[in-house]
Amino acid sequence: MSTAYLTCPLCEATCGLAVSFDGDTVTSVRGDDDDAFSHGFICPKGASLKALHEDPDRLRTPMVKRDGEWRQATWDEAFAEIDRRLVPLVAEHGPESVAFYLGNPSSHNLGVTLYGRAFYKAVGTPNIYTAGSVDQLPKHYSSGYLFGDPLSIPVPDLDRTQHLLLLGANPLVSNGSLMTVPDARGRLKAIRERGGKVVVVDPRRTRTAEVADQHHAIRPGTDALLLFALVEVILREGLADLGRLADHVSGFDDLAELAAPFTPEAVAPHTGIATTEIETMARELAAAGSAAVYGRIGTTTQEFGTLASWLVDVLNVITGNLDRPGGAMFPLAAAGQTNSTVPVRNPAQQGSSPGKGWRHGRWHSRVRGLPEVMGELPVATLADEILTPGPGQVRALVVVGGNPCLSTPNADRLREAVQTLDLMVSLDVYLNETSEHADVILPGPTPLERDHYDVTFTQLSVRNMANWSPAALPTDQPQEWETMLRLAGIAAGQGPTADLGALDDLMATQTAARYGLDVTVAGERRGPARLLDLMLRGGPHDLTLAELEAAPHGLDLGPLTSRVPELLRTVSGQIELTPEPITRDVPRLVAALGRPLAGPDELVLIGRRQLSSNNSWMHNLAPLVRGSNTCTLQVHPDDADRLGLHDGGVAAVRSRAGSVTVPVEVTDGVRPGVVSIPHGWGHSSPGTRTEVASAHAGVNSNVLADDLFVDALTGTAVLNGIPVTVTPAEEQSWTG
Ligand SMILES: Nc1nc2c(c(=O)[nH]1)N[C@H]1C(S)=C(S)[C@@H](COP(=O)(O)OP(=O)(O)OC[C@H]3O[C@@H](n4cnc5c(=O)[nH]c(N)nc54)[C@H](O)[C@@H]3O)O[C@H]1N2
Ligand SMILES: Nc1nc2c(c(=O)[nH]1)N[C@H]1C(S)=C(S)[C@@H](COP(=O)(O)OP(=O)(O)OC[C@H]3O[C@@H](n4cnc5c(=O)[nH]c(N)nc54)[C@H](O)[C@@H]3O)O[C@H]1N2
Ligand code: SF4
Ligand SMILES: [Mo]
Repeated sequence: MSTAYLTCPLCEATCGLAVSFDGDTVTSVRGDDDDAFSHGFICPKGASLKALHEDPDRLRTPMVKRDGEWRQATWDEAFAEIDRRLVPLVAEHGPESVAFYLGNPSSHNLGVTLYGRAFYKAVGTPNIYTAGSVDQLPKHYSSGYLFGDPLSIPVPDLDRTQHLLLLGANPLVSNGSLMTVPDARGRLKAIRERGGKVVVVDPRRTRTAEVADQHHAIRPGTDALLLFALVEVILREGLADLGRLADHVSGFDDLAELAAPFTPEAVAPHTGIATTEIETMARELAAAGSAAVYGRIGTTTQEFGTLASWLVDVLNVITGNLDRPGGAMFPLAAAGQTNSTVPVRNPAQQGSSPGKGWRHGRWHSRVRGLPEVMGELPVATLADEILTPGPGQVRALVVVGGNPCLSTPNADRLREAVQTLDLMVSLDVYLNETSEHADVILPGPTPLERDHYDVTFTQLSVRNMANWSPAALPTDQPQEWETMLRLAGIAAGQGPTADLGALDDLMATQTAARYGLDVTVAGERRGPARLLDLMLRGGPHDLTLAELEAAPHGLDLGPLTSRVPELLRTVSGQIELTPEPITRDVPRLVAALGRPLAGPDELVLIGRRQLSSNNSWMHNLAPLVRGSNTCTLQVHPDDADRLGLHDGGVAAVRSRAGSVTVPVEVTDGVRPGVVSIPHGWGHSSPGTRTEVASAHAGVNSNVLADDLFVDALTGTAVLNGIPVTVTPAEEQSWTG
């Protein structure tokens, strides 16, 4: 009998888990009561790590498709197959003929995070796509221009704030995003217990809305209007107060003119929130002892996603709440954060030098001319790049821990597109709706079998934390960092059997150089442990991996601290409040004020997350598909009456992009004019090998999401606020 303490890598909350074993068999998975951050909190997904580990459908060997038939392959065979097909393709059509799609789990995976770039760089294609463009790209863009680094994203100082204004986020179910926070429920409850206030803006009465002081059921897609109106009231009533930021902000004087058209009276009919309520919201926000405005998926994956993301931080700035305790603050992660300049040995440590600024649009997508943001192109145009002939056409796709055939807009079109590729490789642990179209699938070890440290999400944490989890179980499979180096060797023309040790040494030498360190300080360590040790040593908390090894429940590095101006990387060295690359989209928002108001029979579709669901990929675990986690169309009773729908019946939902039929759930939890289908379902394809998921197929809501309807600045897909028509249907056909 033994117990391992590890950080759950399944979502952004980074909970500490205590996993007990009898030999190599998992006997229980519990929240780790001694974890320095999560104090025992766990959710149903974390508890299902045992089911994931034992899932008979989970791939344990590579799969290679020959003449349309899958067969298990050895690792050598799989790499040889990729070498045989990838190298000539690149030689003939250039690196741009290869596209990457990096999915959500790739950012939760230490090996992939640290070593993936070796492979992507060795290919050298401009065609990089990630789940970011169906998620948070607008926030990176606004942070890039406001603060000079797209990774400088302020997070609510949840444990100290007196007022939280939360838009388009449901942390009680999602467990927080762009805000690393175990036990969001407990922390929101604590705000109210210390006399603070929680205000939620969401078209649905979510679990988070239920525990809030106030809930405003906004019309989807109109947050930028609401937020601008809050700015307008605060400026007009003289409530703005930059506080200690006064010397560090430029562009403040331009704000009043930009905000002028967005009076509460003007935006109220569009948002569905009354003028007086908007005024009260603004005044309470400005008057709070400390306050944080926070927006998430509902505000980023919508028509004005970047403007909404920007305005969230404009409000934090003009109320003096940015970068102060209880406001919206910048974490200082122990490893890998590009924005941390600290008094350490070597200025070369600074990821991006102060004053360099940030910009997007360094290249554009071939077919639709959409701009690059943070080195990636919007996945809403991936199908165009595959299907449109001509120089630069994408002919090969490598998917790393992603399921874009379910998770990206106009999913049916992408599914058709990937079937025309010359080569597709999936790094994935399941044969699912995307990997079924691959030629080679390379699986990885489970979270119990790999070392973990959350390099990404410690950079968004509401407390500064560091926690190292060594692999709890041995495995015969290669680790994903080794797979990445193998693939990098292939892409670099070294063949499928390149010297991994030498490639790893090179990575370590480069990492050490970035931090002004000698690589030998990391001693005998290899792989991610060595890179991490170097990053910790070079990081602002001056840690070593040995120190983390001695703290199996994690190290608490304290509450967030003020970081302005040290963190700013804009050319001016200031917070640039009204940068043109953002404000250029304001006229489009002004025009939206002139649009006719939505008629009573116009419907828009939004998504919803479910507690026991993790995007598209955990539906094969029996403990998670029990209960209320069902794929239904939620409709308000008034709309149901008008449309002739009844609870338990079936509806056909149509958009420009596609149609689905789906069971109806009548509920006043959604506002009138809004219908909701959760994403990540649609497991009915006969080509998959996910028995449990197939038995709980649901429909794919992204068949309805429109690849041509994107946030103008970043190309991020509009997944919330999709115009749809809904009619009663005879019976359900689990298509899409
Ligand atoms: N309509 C709508 N669509 C959405 C959203 C929405 O709110 N509404 N949300 C969007 C968001 S925020 C996101 S992040 C995306 C997610 O989109 P994706 O990242 O494309 O999809 P996931 O469902 O996270 O799929 C992850 C894949 O990784 C595999 N996997 C799991 N663990 C591992 C591992 O350890 N190694 C490897 N190699 N593979 C692994 C899984 O089997 C699965 O195939 O979906 C987006 N799509
Ligand atoms: N259980 C579970 N947890 C997850 C995931 C999961 O699939 N399941 N996915 C993970 C991932 S990848 C991410 S990115 C995070 C996302 O984390 P969150 O953003 O907190 O997740 P959601 O629950 O989708 O919350 C978005 C909310 O926006 C609302 N909304 C929709 N349209 C609008 C709008 O126009 N305006 C406003 N104001 N609100 C709107 C929706 O009703 C919904 O309640 O969750 C993560 N955690
Ligand atoms: S909330 Fe997230 S990190 Fe915590 S146990 Fe659940 S899935 Fe894991
Ligand atoms: Mo996400």
